Amino acid sequence: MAITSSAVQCLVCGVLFLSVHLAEGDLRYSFPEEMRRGSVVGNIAKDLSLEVSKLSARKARIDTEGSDKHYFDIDIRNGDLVISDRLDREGLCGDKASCVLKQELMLENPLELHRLNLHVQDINDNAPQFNKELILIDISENAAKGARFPIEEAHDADRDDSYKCLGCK
Ligand SMILES: [Ca+2]
Ligand SMILES: [Ca+2]
Repeated sequence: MAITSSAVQCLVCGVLFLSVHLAEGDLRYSFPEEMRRGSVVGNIAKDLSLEVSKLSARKARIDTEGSDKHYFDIDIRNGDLVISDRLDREGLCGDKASCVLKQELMLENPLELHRLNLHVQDINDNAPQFNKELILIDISENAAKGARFPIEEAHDADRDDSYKCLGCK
């Protein structure tokens, strides 16, 4: 089947129209892990210049890319992005240096999609632990005063080096 130049133009226009309405701008927020449910991360309406009064009619909502887990909500009364579930950086990102969650703000009438990149910062919420609960050290009664006795290193799950315990690796 032959494709006319006008059909190609329509297709290009359609793709451009969709790209404008499906990704009008990305937002980035950075906040510490383990914040309480209901904590405010930022104000999406203000940052995207959206009319708060239309958020309800436009069915504003936060979707998670590729996951059913729901960590964030939008408060349609004021446009705040709020935390709706526990965000444990260690559970979400483990040893990764950067922990970014990708979410989407969806609006209808007309359809609009904005990507949200949410950077979860590490906090010092894990105590160092040794592999064994009990460590036995044989010390001679003739040990010199001030002698040192090395023990195995301890580990903690926090990623930020400034939170690591001394001697931990
Ligand atoms: Ca944590
Ligand atoms: Ca942590």
